[in-house]
Amino acid sequence: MYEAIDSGVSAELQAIDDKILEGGRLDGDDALLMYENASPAWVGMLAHREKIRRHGERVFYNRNFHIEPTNVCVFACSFCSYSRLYKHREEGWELSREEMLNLVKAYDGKPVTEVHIVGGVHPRLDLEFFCGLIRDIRKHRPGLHVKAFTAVELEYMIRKAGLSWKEGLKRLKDSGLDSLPGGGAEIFDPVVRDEICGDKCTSEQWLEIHGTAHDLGIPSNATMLYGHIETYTHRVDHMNRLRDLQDRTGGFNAFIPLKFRNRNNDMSDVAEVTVIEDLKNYAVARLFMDNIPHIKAYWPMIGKQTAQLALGWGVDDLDGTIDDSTKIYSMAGAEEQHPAMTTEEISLLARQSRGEAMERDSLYRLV
Ligand code: V47
Ligand code: SF4
Repeated sequence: MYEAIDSGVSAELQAIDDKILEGGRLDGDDALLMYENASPAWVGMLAHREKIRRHGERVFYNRNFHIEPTNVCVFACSFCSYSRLYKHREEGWELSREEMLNLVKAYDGKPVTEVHIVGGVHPRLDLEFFCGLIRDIRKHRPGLHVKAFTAVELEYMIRKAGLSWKEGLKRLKDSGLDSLPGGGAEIFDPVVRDEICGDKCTSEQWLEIHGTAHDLGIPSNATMLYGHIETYTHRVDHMNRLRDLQDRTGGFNAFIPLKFRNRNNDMSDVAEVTVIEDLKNYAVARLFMDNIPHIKAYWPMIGKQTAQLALGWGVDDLDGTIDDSTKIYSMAGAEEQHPAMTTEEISLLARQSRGEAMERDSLYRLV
């Protein structure tokens, strides 16, 4: 049904197109070759064709809001513009359970379907505190999907509780946790990880926590922080580790490349990559991550216009309405200083790129 794209590329690149058309799986060398030698337009064409094959013209989004319990953090990732160390906690914020429940109550009567809870790793907010928070939210609004805590937060709270990953995640699930967001993955290569976020959970721990969550029936997302000091080889290694885990568990819903933004952090001397590079990265991800159904362009991070362009480079999901409830990216210099989109805006954005916006729930069922 789909024809090879004759665009005058080298025999090696043509072999990649042939492999995809035959239903084969790209290997790491193929991905590297695309990063290094393919034109963005050519990879984009292949990725768009693949996106259309899987999802047609659909552009998924959901109605969600974020809660960021605190920006006080025991860790000191050099790319982070948002956290404050515990010794400077008076410069940060820390919400009580009641204040967070009030944030949820502010959406009473509004058609949101998901709350996304992620923050810094505060030494005094423990597993019991967060289980209690989730129980409060579920009691107040049982139908609201709770997507909460990166593997970095989980590693700290479960380790401090003296539990195994399985025991800790089971407690959270029994309290009402529905899924995990994909944050904290950064780059799995140990040398780069050590350089940019050496004191937080290891790559192995990140993968173990997500694998255990999947085994317990808790789905999750996966991210990759790109465009800083990593090489293409590191990106391919990162995606390969995620693809291997997905082969075993099938628990990842979406892959979310996160573009490094360089304002107000210890890596401000590292230049940001171009939009062309962002688009090419989405396209390679779509083609290489053949077992993760959705590729998400997180628009608060890259801006609405780039997110719209990304719909032609393999992306099928735009995340959500957000409602100006997250500060992580605005503090790092992202275009959207008060990120919020109405469903009408999302529909228009999709239509202008020949897509059809479809509201989904957190498990990608159409609403
Ligand atoms: O892990 C922090 C990233 C992540 C910067 O699962 C930065 O649906 C770029 O994971 N430049 C947390 N990125 C957020 C996250 C996320 C976001 C949206 C949706 C989902 C999902 C997950 O934010 C961190 C880190 O990789 N980050 N600082 C920065 N300066
Ligand atoms: Fe803390 Fe997360 Fe920021 Fe790292 S990225 S310093 S873990 S809040």
